Amino acid sequence: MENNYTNILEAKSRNQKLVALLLDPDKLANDSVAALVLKINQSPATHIFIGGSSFDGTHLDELIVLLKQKTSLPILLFPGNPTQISAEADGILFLQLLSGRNPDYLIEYQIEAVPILEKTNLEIISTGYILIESGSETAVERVSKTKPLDRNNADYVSQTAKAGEIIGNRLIYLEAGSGALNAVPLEMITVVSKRISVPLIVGGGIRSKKGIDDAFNAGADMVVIGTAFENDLNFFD
Ligand code: 1GP
Repeated sequence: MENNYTNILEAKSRNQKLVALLLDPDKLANDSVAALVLKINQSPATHIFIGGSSFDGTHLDELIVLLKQKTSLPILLFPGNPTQISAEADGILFLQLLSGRNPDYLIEYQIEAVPILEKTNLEIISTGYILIESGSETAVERVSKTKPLDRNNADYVSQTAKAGEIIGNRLIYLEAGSGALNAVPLEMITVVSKRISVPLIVGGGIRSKKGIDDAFNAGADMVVIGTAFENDLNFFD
């Protein structure tokens, strides 16, 4: 099944912007799902991402089954490691941490994931994941033991993104880190979006509707919102 990626490409070609809500299973009890999904269905979200830096995969299947009973939005895994794979989701962002030089996140975890993925029908969407310096250490930095890229060097970041595209990544994700002090700079979004052809996802530290619109206007095709919605279920109202 390749329809999730096709839908993202079609949205990009129509200039229809996409919003993914990131749910961290570590912060989500199964009994709070009903109220949450109600708000998600009323929001402009077009996708649900599920994952976290250190979550160990417990109750992931049940959580996704519960979500699927109450929403028709596509659910894509956004895994921090191979334990966060569930056959119940619609697809998976198969991440390669292009900003870092830790082999675990460049190839080891991907190899480890193969036999798990082979037992599922998940749509696999290879995604070049680029961590951008955002003012303080983020969970991705801590867990992956990698350094983010300089937020003032849009040229190098865009070169990295383009290398990811040439390698074969079908999405590029510019990440400031969950709860980041500073989101990805708008000028950087513009430079990267002009250099690559594949859809561009931007997330981390976006905590206002203006922040979302600014990222879209700068060239993001999809914006990811985690903390802002987690802290306030009325964020989109
Ligand atoms: C993190 O990009 C996402 O991986 C979302 O970040 O929690 O800051 O919205 P926030």
